[in-house]
Amino acid sequence: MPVFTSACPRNCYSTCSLRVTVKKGRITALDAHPGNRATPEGPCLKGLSYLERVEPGSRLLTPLVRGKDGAFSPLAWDAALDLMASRFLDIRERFGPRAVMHYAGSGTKGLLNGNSMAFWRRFGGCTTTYGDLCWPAGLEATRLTLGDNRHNAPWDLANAALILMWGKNAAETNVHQMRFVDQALAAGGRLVVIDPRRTGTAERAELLVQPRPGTDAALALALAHVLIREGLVDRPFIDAHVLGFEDYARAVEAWTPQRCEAVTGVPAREVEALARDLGTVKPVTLCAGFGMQRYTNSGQTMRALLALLAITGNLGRPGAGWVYANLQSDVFSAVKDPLDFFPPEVPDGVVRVSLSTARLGSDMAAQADPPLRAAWVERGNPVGQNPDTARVREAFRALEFRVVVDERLTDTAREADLVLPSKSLFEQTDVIGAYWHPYLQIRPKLVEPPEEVKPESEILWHLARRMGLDTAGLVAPGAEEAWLEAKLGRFPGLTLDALREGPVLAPGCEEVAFADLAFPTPSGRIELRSEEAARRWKVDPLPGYSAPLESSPGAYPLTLLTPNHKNAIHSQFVTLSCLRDPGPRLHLGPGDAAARGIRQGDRVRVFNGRGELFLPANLDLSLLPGVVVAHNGYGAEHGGSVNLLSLGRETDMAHGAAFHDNLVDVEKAP
Ligand SMILES: Nc1nc2c(c(=O)[nH]1)N[C@H]1C(S)=C(S)[C@@H](COP(=O)(O)OP(=O)(O)OC[C@H]3O[C@@H](n4cnc5c(=O)[nH]c(N)nc54)[C@H](O)[C@@H]3O)O[C@H]1N2
Ligand SMILES: Nc1nc2c(c(=O)[nH]1)N[C@H]1C(S)=C(S)[C@@H](COP(=O)(O)OP(=O)(O)OC[C@H]3O[C@@H](n4cnc5c(=O)[nH]c(N)nc54)[C@H](O)[C@@H]3O)O[C@H]1N2
Ligand SMILES: [Mo]
Repeated sequence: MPVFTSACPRNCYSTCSLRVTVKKGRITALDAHPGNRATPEGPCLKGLSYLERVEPGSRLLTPLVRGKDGAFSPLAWDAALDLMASRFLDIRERFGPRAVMHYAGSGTKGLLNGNSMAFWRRFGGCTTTYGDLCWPAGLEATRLTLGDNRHNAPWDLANAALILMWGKNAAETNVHQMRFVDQALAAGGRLVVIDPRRTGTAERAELLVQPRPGTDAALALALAHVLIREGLVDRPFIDAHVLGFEDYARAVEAWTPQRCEAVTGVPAREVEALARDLGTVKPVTLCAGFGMQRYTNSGQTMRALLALLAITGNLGRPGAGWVYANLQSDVFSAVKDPLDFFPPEVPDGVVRVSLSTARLGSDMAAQADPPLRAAWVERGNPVGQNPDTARVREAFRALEFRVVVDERLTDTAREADLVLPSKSLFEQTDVIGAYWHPYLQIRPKLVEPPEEVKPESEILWHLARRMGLDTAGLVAPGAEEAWLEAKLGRFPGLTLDALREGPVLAPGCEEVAFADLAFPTPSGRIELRSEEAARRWKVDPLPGYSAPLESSPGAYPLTLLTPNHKNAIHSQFVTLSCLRDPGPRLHLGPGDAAARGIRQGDRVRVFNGRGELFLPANLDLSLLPGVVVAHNGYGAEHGGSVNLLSLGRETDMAHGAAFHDNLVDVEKAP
C-alpha cells in the first residue's frame, strides 16, 4: 500500500512529520514518521482528525456567492472568476489598486502558499498589513538581546537540569516537547511552571509560580536582584559576553522580592528560593511561551526574562538557553521578511503596508487616499482571530466587495460576497519550515482536490489571465513542483526527492544555538542594554517593568486570558465531530464566582465596554482571584469569538497584538 512522507502545515510548534497512507485516491491512515527526532510519536488528535477534515462532508466544495437576499449559493468557477475580474478591475479603475486589501493569516504554512503577493504586484499593488497576531514582541526582544531567533534542538531539552516553562502550556500547544521534559525529569532534572493558570504542563512540575497576568517582568527583575545580591551570577560569562550588566545591576537594586510580591502576588520567599535554584542549578533552559507576550509591556518583559539566562551564563551550552522561536528551518518564511514586522520603515514600491494587524478594524476604516473598497482574505479568519471583532466586522461590511478563500464558512467567510473553497494539505505540493524543530519538510500532493476546489496559486493564475495581467512570478497549474525545486536550488543537496524520503535538517542548522558565543547584535554581545530598543521602540534601553495598560483597576475588575487549547489551532478543528470538543466555557475562581452568585454550569455574561459573550461557567479552584479564562478559537457557531471583548492594541515592540491586556466583568446571565 502506498505510504508517503508528509507534514502537518498548521501554525503550531510541533509541525509533525507524517506517514500518509493513500488508497484509491483517498487518505486512509496517518502515522508517526520516524525520521523526525522532534515528533517521533506522531500526530496529535488534531493531526489524526485530518481523516475527517479533508473529507467532502467537512468542507466547502464549490465557490459560493452571496445573493441579493443575503444567502449563499454555489457559483461555477467561470462565473466566479468573471465576477472577481470585473469587480477588482472596476475598483482599481475608480480608486487605484491600493483600494484593495490583501489579508493573509497563518492557517497554513508553505513556500508556495506564501506566493499570493506575486499576483497583487501584477495587479499594480494593493494595501496590506504589518505586524502579526502571534509572536512579534518576543521575536523582537530576542533579536535585540541575542541578535537572532534560534535555539537548541528540541531534543536537547532532555539535557536540562532545570526547565522553566514560562508562559507556555506545552502539554497542549507543543505536546511533543513534553517528551523531552519527561526525559529531563527521568534524568533527575526539575520542572518549574510560571503561569497564572494551573495548566496541564503545571501538573508535571514541582512548582507552579502564579504571577498576576502581565507582571512577569517584575518577577524577572526581582529574580535578577536576588541573583546579583547573593553573588549567584556567572561573572566570567558576563565579563566576556554581556553588554550593560553594571547598569542592569543598578536598575534591579530597587526590585526587592517584597516589591515583587506587591506587584506580582508571588510570595517573596518563593522568589528567593527560585532565584537560588536559578543561580546554582546548571544547565537551565527557559522555554518562554507566546502567552505572556500578548500585553502592552511584553517586549520589555521578554527582555527581562532573557537577562536571567545572560547573567547566569545559561546560553550557548547543551541543556541551556532560551527556547522561544527556532527560525533555523524557517529559511523561506516571510517571518524573516522585514516587511512583515517593520513595514512603516520599509516601503515596498507599489504595495502599501499601512494596516496594523492588531488594529485591523480601525485601521481599515481609517484608511483614506484611497479608502479601502475591497478585500481578499486567505488563510486567515480576521473577524474571529484579530482583536476587536465588532470593529473588524464593521470594517469588512463597509467594503464594496469581499473575497475569502477558506475550507469552511468561518466568521470572516460569512461576511464575504464570494467564498472560494481551499485545498487541503494533501492536495498541492509545498515545502514548509517550522519554528521549534530545525527540519525542512515536503507536503506532497497525494490526492486530487475535489472537482470544484482549486489551490490559491491556481485561482490567482486564472484570475491574472482573466484580467489580462502579466503572469510573471505566478505559478501556472502543473508548474508547482518545478517552481519549488527552483527555490530549493540555492541549497545544495536539497531537492524535493530528498524531502520525499523524510524531513531534512535545515542547511547549516546548529544543535546548540550560539555555541560559538558569537551574538549577531550591534556589539557582538548579549545586549542587556540595547540602544536599538530605545531608538526603534522608544523604550528604556534596559529591560524594565511597566504595568500593562488595562491592569489598573478601572471600570472592569477581571483580567480575561484567552489562551490556545488542545482541540484547536485557533479557529481550526474545533467543529470536527471526531474531536468531541465540549465547546467554550468561562473559567473562573471560586471566590470571583461566589461574589457574583455564579455556580458551576450557570450561563454567564462576560462583558466590557467593547462587547459581550454568553458562556457556561466552569469553576476552577486553581485560578488566581481576578483572572478569568476563555479559550480563543470559537466563533459564531459557538456564540461568538472572545475577540468581541478585546481591544485592537499593539504590544510595545514589533506590532504584536495585546490580546490579554483585557479587563472584563462577569455576571449570571438573566
Ligand atoms: N493545541 C494547540 N497548539 C497550538 C496552537 C493552538 O491553537 N492549539 N497554536 C499555536 C500557536 S499559533 C501559538 S502562538 C502557540 C502558543 O503557545 P503557548 O505560548 O503555549 O500558548 P498560549 O495559550 O498563547 O499561552 C501560554 C500560556 O501563557 C499563559 N499566560 C497568559 N498570560 C500570562 C502572563 O501574563 N504571564 C505568564 N507567565 N503566563 C501567561 C496562559 O495562561 C497560557 O497557559 O501554540 C501553537 N500550538
Ligand atoms: N483572543 C485571542 N486571539 C488570538 C490569540 C489569542 O491567544 N487570544 N492568538 C492569536 C494567534 S497566536 C494566532 S497565530 C492567530 C491565528 O489567526 P488566524 O491565522 O486567522 O487563524 P486560524 O484559525 O489558524 O486560520 C485561519 C483560517 O485559515 C484557513 N486555512 C487553513 N488552511 C488553509 C489553506 O490552505 N488555504 C486557505 N485559503 N485557508 C486555509 C482555516 O480554515 C482558518 O479558517 O490568532 C490570534 N488570535
Ligand atoms: Mo500564534
